[in-house]
Amino acid sequence: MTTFKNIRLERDQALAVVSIDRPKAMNALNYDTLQELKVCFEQISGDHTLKVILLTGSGEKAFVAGADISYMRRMNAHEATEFAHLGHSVMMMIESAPQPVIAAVNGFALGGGCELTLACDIRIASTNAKFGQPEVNLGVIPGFGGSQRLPRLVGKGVASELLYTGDIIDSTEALRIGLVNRVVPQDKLMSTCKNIAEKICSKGPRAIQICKQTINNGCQMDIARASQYEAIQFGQCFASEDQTEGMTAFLEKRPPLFTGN
Ligand code: DAK
Repeated sequence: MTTFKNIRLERDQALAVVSIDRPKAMNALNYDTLQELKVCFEQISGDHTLKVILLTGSGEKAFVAGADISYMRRMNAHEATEFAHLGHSVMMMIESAPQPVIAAVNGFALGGGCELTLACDIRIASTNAKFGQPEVNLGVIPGFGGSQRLPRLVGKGVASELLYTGDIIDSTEALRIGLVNRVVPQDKLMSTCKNIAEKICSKGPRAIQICKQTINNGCQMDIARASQYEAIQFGQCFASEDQTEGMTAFLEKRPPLFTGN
């Protein structure tokens, strides 16, 4: 297994927990951290024994306080483009991982940190979490998809206000605008996320994979095409053993024994 310097990867049966671990810099994303995240997601997304991925930040203060400003300050235009490409590829890997990815947001999720949560399927925040896209304070715009994913999640008007003002919002406001699914006390954050993960793990793995694909790809289509796409994806489920087992188990009044095939 690869050893990482800036992130930690732990496995707990079908759950992978990825923690960004640069506490001195509030887990800010420099080039090496993004590179490690890329390698890490390449590994775990190809591991069929893993059914859910949990992404969090080390410590109690920050999920990720953004892209690393001291690293970015020295970049020229070419390096900035490269950095943005690397960031985008990490976000795309998270979004296209076959397993659902849950962001356990344990503190500041600013700039690139907020963008990282946006690439995840589900966001659970601790009460002390704070969100924002403060790039305009630094004279730039989001470089890891924030200007695209935030409006798709919370709507164009609310996203525009956050992106133009650079305002930092607390977890209550994040819940109100639909940026997070739930807010829980910090000492309950990991257990809440693990409970959700366990529930997902107990379902048909093929159905979960197909469902993630269908949500993410369908959201990019108009409703007519998206409905056709859903029909095709629905049909795919019927090529799986899990579908036969799930329906047979229901009719036989017993819990299903899913295999992921
Ligand atoms: N980068 C580097 N270091 C950071 C950091 C960051 N984003 N955030 C915090 N740190 C460091 C601080 O410099 C400090 O280091 P020392 O001074 O101890 O060496 C340490 O973490 C603790 O921070 P503070 O002393 O500031 O702690 P406070 O509790 O007082 O404040 C804070 C916490 C999170 C509110 C504050 O640190 C803060 O405002 N941080 C910056 C937040 C921010 O602006 N984040 C957005 C970054 S912009 C692009 C690619 C990417 C992006 C854009 C374009 N292209 C290639 C086009 C993305 C941009 C961003 O993410």
